Amino acid sequence: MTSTNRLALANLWVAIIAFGVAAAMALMQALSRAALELPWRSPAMYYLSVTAHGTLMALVFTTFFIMGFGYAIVERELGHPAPHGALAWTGYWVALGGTLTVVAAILSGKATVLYTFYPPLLAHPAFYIGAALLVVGSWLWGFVTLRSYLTWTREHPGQATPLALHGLMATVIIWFICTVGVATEVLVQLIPLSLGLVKTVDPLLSRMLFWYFGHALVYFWLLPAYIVWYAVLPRIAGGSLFSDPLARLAFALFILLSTPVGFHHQFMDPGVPAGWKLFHTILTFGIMFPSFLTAFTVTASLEVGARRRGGTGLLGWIKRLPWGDPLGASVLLSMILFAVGGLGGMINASYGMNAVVHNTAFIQGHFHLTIGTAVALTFMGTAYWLVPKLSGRDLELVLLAKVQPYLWFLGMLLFSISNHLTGLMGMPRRVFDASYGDSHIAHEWVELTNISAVGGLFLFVSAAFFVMVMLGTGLAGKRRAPERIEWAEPLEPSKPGRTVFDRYGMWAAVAVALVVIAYAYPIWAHLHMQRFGAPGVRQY
Ligand code: HEM
Ligand SMILES: [Cu+2]
Repeated sequence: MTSTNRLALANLWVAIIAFGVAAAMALMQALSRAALELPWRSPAMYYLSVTAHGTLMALVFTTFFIMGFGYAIVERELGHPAPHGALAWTGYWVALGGTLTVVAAILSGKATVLYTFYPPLLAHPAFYIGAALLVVGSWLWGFVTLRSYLTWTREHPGQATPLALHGLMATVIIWFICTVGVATEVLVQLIPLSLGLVKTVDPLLSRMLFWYFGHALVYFWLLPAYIVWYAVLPRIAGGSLFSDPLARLAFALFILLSTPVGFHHQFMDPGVPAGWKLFHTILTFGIMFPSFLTAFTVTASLEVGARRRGGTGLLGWIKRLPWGDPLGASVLLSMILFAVGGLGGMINASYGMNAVVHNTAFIQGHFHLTIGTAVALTFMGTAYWLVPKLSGRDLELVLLAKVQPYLWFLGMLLFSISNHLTGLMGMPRRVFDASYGDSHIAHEWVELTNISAVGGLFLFVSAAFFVMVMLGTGLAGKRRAPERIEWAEPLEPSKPGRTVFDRYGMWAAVAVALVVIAYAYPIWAHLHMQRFGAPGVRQY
């Protein structure tokens, strides 16, 4: 095994373990919300668990998975290990050390601040320092990826960037642009506050910096999944990528539009001018366009594959899709639920309608379809396909791997639909007990919270299957030679040579310009107002 592949696997294992732990906590949460008595159930335990679950899923599982997948792409394209091997390993250990610090802070009860860590909630400094280290580790990964790209261009002069590497470049550029926000929040505001160096904090500024990061974060999660949808899935389906330029365009548009949309998470925040919220709303609807492009291109690619395999009829070809393949089923089911999640997302993003769903269970229903399924289920499917190739071990417990995506799909339907509905009925998110002590209003949604708990049970079993398959493969899979990743071919050969899509410096510059337009004035104006800090509310 080459050194970069070993690094890729090391990252993937952290992701898999974080996912397993977070899934176990999630089951407890779903049962608690349905007011089922568990022996250790208490509000303090609930919020500790939601903090650990959100952080491990949204920040640790995703980041490590993406770093691992990224290294695998780089090695595949270069055909030799990535440059700066020692630095890449340093990044891994720094990120892992940061993660363990964060987890220790949460589990010791000193950082029950949820994964958004909004001040004035205040955690132990270890939580923020650990989070900062996780980000620093990921920056080293980003740096090594950029350097690998430059090495690739030197070794392949004049050639267009391979599509997967193009998607990875978009991911890295977005990550560098957006993490500036959260790094500033943590370093300038939260670490000094938690160390007692300053007495108060400006929560609105924190929220601006957090959501400057937080929406681009979702594209950092999603773009690697899109790489799989564009560059891997069509091949599994026996087809070809319907349009290579459309795929490249989608990634380029994400570079531009991922960040200048953060105010759509702050519609309810006083202090952000309405006009700016509207401007971010319009850009948010702009970013739906590359997602529609993706839906179109990927579906067309699938249809090509299914018809090649003898599928016929207007919709009959759907039967010929790779429903029995662990990767194929994971991604197909992810895409179905993502379509539903996207529709809900348009409601969230609509300035006025947001008021109906804000901070209700609708939001939790929504993001378990998007990050919790489109991304997480795609990553699970990707692991079934990628880990054997990297490690040179056969996939074990294949039957479980085939059933697992369907269990997830079913569990998520039950969990997510019930949460969307109770959200519309007014049930808040982030509550320990949604029965509100048997209150009259809560009676209306009690059946739905029970359904949500059943969904949680299915999801938990599905997650356990995934972890078992991975452990079985990693520890006991039959040995074989590691295999090279093969990508889907485009239906029509693309124009040879580099194009505008390969001009990453230009895309990044335009993205930064858009960010400046969207954020410079509101932040400048905010900083020039009389501001009243809040004292931290210590959670320890
Ligand atoms: C094993 C399946 C899962 C179940 C049963 C589950 C269940 C839950 C529940 C009940 C909550 C608490 C909601 C609240 O009180 O507001 C929650 C929160 C959350 N979940 Fe999951 N979840 C699962 C998988 C995932 C996955 C795969 C991800 C992302 C990769 C994810 C990300 C989150 C996030 C970010 C939160 C928000 C925490 C917060 O509000 O601070 N979950 N989940
Ligand atoms: Cu957003």
